[in-house]
Amino acid sequence: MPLMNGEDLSRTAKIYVAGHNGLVGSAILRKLQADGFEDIIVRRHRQLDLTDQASVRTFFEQEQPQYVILAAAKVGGILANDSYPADFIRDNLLIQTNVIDAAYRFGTKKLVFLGSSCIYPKLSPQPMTEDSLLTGPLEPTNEWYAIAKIAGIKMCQAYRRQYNFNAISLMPTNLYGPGDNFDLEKSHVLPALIRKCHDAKTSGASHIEIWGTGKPRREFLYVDDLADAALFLMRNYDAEEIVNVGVGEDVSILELAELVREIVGFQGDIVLDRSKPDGTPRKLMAVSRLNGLGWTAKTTLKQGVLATYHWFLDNQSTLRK
Ligand code: GFB
Repeated sequence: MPLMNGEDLSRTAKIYVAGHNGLVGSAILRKLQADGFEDIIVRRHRQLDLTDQASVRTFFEQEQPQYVILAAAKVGGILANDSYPADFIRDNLLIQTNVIDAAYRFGTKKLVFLGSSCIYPKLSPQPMTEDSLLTGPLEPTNEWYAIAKIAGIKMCQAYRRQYNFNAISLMPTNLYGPGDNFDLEKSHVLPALIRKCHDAKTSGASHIEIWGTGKPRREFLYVDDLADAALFLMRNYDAEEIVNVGVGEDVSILELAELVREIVGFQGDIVLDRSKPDGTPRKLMAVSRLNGLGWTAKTTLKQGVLATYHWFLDNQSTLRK
């Protein structure tokens, strides 16, 4: 696996974090700041609309960032993906096409593209290795998002082949952590469970409802670990093959709900709402490629849920919910 010299990335490098207000982008920003990077560029959505090609080109022409971390995306949980297929495929295709192309045109040295574990076929052998990409049909609830992300991977690979543009693609598993979205219609399962347990505890409700059968299995990576992995790979990885970023362990949704209930201190029951979809039966990443490069996740699920619950409690007034 080709490696680059980690020393190449100096603390004075000009780095653009696209999507710095989101779950992933804000964790990457925290990590860059903690590591002492001095020239980090960000733009709020109202300053720069990444779906608008002309604006993106103008921004890159003016700023000419040396490194780009593309963490801007339209994301959401199973219901949001299923309800807004057009928004998910359009916004993600536009954002990533505009940013990858402008980065190439205006001389960016390296771009890190972030995909998702849902790019793999619904019934991939588990754990899912990188070479299961495009080997079978996708999960219908999120195929629109997945197709956009697959196009992003292919665009990075094509620009590397044709233009020698140094773009790498990382595939994170399901992420959670500080800065997450706690809106019950749009969020992913983990923040939804934190909010449901907290609200039920506060109101004295007898139970919470969780969607589906509780049987699907998911892997959860704390977002600060993802940020650590993204910078590690930005420093140390330089090839067209995608790299999974995960912990290599999964839990059932019911087990997760029980863990969240315990951490939040809710004493009531967990009731299944079987009218809601389960989605993919299992999504567990094979992380041998990443481990072989020298990186492993540090935060346990229990530590991460506890930290996320504390963040939720401390940020009640500004939460997305
Ligand atoms: O996290 P989640 O929305 O996304 O749902 P996916 C995971 C599982 O948790 C599903 C169940 O089986 C849900 O039915 N679940 C139980 C709940 N209770 C809840 C709840 O209150 N809220 C939510 N949201 N789920 C997403 C994709 O799939 O994964 C995205 O839609 C993306 O495209 C992301 O890839 C990582 O894991 O099913």
